[in-house]
Amino acid sequence: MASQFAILAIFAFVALPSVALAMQWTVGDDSGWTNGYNYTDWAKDKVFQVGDSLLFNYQAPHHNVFKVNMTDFQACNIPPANEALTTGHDVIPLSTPGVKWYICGIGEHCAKSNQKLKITVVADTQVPASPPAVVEPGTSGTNALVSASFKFLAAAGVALVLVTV
Ligand SMILES: *[C@@H]1O[C@H](CO)[C@@H](O)[C@H](O)[C@H]1NC(C)=O
Ligand SMILES: *[C@@H]1O[C@H](CO)[C@@H](O)[C@H](O)[C@H]1NC(C)=O
Ligand SMILES: [Cu+2]
Repeated sequence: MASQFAILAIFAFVALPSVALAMQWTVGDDSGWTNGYNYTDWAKDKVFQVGDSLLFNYQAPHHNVFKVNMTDFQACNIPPANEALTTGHDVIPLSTPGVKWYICGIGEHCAKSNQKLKITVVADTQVPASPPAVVEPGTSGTNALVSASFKFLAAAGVALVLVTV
């Protein structure tokens, strides 16, 4: 019985990564969306998946957010003002895979202060959650930990149900 439980638990754990919780990524972490921050560095080691979202935190109206294409990202071309996100707590769902580009449209923030973010969103496949041991401290680490804990609890729940039937 004990070994049956173990096998079921392992099976459930392995089968469950597809229910990983969606992540909300706070752009720039505690620094938020601002001038002179290296968003290339911020995005470098992160895995953005379809179903996740970005949160741009900033003090309106000192910044804003435009989603742009590669050309406008590289040239820091500012789109029409009515396309801006301006709340100061803008949430952008990442609903499709691919490369996404975002810039600030205030003053020369994009061109002169590097206030621009490029990310690559991957399909929500079986990208395993990072083992807690190698997760860096901070918001993303906490989220990964929560995700891993959730999976463990879900696995335990499934195993329990299977064992009791
Ligand atoms: C920003 O970070 C990236 C990746 O770590 C690095 O290659 C780049 O030189 C940095 N840019 C600036 C302006 O420091
Ligand atoms: C990028 O967006 C701009 C403004 O919307 C548009 O004029 C331009 O044709 C687009 N470029 C590409 C390569 O899609
Ligand atoms: Cu700005």
